[in-house]
Amino acid sequence: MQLVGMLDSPFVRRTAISLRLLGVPFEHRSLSVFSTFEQFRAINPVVKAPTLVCDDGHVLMDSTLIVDYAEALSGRSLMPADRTERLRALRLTGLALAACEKTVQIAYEHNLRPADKRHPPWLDRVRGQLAAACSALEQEVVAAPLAADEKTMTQAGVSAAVAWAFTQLMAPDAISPADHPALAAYSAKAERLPVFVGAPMV
Ligand SMILES: N[C@@H](CCC(=O)N[C@@H](CS)C(=O)NCC(=O)O)C(=O)O
Repeated sequence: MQLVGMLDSPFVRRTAISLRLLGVPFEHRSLSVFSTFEQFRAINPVVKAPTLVCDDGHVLMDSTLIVDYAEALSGRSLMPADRTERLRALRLTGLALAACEKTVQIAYEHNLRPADKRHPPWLDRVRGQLAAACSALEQEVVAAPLAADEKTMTQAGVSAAVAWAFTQLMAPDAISPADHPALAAYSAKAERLPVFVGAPMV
């Protein structure tokens, strides 16, 4: 299988880390949806990262759906089986994915849209949504610690750590570690794990 997309995308990165945690082998093709658009389009005409090219040639996209398929392949799951723990993991993963999506929107607004075409109220709205997601994640990590080891880490932990590192790379002025000490500390711990080191964001 081939995982296509660059690791500076939090969606690609959480997928790569999840596949490794699940023990699903894959080849990583570091193609950009921007600088190598045509090459990417030849693999997936929709040009979304991550894209997974399955061994039988079928093409999947969307990190959550790719991880779902990888879990089916491996017979393991990064989601807790216990209903209460699973609900929490789903809640945290949703918050982390929203933080990633809002950070991507901020990055696109700054890097892709010409300055004279920007709409400040839109940017304010997105920054507010990002702040809300990070603040809720911080409260969750304070309320109950997340596992930060490769054996027991859940999708919530993977996604929260990846999302934090991504906000700090792309929108450090929007979200400060001082306001999110538990989340920042958790992410720092996760980033030292071999699966995270093996999927560097930069
Ligand atoms: N919900 C999707 C989001 C994927 C996504 O938006 N990826 C970005 C890269 S970070 C992308 O493909 N951007 C190109 C585009 O949307 O045209 C997922 O979880 O995989």
